Amino acid sequence: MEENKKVIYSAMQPSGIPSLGNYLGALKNWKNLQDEYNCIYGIANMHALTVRQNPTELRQRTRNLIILFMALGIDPEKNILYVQSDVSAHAELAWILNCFTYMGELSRMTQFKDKSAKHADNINAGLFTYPALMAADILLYQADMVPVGEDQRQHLEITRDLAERFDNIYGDVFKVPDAYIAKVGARIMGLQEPTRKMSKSESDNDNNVIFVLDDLNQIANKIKRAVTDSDTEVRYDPENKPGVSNLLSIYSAINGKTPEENALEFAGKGYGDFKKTVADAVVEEIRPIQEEFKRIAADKAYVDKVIKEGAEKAGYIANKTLRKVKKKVGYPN
Ligand code: ATP
Ligand code: LTN
Repeated sequence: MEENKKVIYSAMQPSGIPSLGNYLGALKNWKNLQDEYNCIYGIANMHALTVRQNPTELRQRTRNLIILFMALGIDPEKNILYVQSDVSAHAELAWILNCFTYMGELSRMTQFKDKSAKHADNINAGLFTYPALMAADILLYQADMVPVGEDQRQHLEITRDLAERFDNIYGDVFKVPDAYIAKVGARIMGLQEPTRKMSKSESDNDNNVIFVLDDLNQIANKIKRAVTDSDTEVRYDPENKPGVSNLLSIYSAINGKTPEENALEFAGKGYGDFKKTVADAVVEEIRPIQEEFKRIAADKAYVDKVIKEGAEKAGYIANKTLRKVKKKVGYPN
C-alpha cells in the first residue's frame, strides 16, 4: 500500500451471487477507484451469518466472490482482497463498539426493519447489531471513503457517529469516514418489482434479479421481460414510470450518460427497441467479467494464495488499530 494515498474500504456479503445492482451500485466503482486510492475490499461473511446459510454454499460463495473481484479487474497486488472472518480483529472491535452503540440508534436502521420483516422466525441479536460490526470493518482500516449503494447510507452515518463518539472519549483513534455513493446506479430496482431494490438474496421471482454469473441469453431475456407500463414513451420519471426509469438507470450506469440524455436516444421508438439496446449493453458489460471469472476460478492455487495473502495484509493493518483501541479502553495488553 502506498503511504500517500487515501484509503478506500468496502465489503460485500457472500449471501448470494452478486446482482446487477451490486455490480452497478458498488463493484464497478470499486474497480475504478483502485488507481487513485489504496483499496481494501472484504467479503463480509460474518455479516452473512445474520441470515441462515448453508455452510457448504457459504464457503463456495465466499471464494467465488474473491474470484469475482479479481474478474472485475481489481488487482490483488495493488489492493487488499480478503475474507472478514480470516481477521479476528473484526470480531474483537465489533464487541467493543457494541458497548458504545445505543439500542435506540440500532432500532432506527431500515435494513434491520426490512430484514426482520422478511425473516420473522429469526430476528437474532446479530441482525440487530450488524451496524456495529460494519463500523468495526471500516474503522479498523482507518478508511477515508466507503463506496456503497444508497441502501447503506444509514449504516455509514452510524459508523461516523461511533467514530466520533469514541474519539471524543479517548482522543484520536479512528478516522471518520465519508460515504461515496455514485450518482447513477446507486439504487437499481427489481426488474419485476421496480419499486423495490434489486437484492441478491431476497427475491422469490428469478426474473426480478440479474445475477452477474447468469447465462448471457438469460440476462437478455430478463431485461426483455422487465415490467414497464402501458404508456409507450421512454422517459426518466422514477415516480410515475419506475420500470422504464430503472432500465434507463441501468443503461446510464454502463455508458456514463445521464438517464435523461439516454432517454433522448429512444424518442419515437417503442419499448421493444429500448429493451433490446439495454439488454445488449448489459450483456457486453458482463461478458468479459464472466470469461475472466472462469479463467481465474480454474487456477485454484492462485486463488488460495490471494486469500491467504489478503488475510495477512488486512490483519496487519487491522491489528494496529485494534491494539490502540484495546489500550484506550483499558484491556491489560
Ligand atoms: P442481501 O440481498 O444479502 O441483503 P444485497 O444484494 O442487498 O444483499 P449487499 O451485499 O448487502 O447486497 O451489498 C453490497 C453492495 O451492493 C453495497 O454497497 C450495497 O449498497 C450495494 N447494493 C445492493 N443492492 C443494490 C442495488 N439494488 N442497487 C445499487 N447498489 C446496491
Ligand atoms: N452491510 C454491507 C456490507 C458490508 C460493508 C461493510 C459495506 C459489510 N461491511 C463495510 C461497506 C463497508 C451491505 O452492503 N449490506
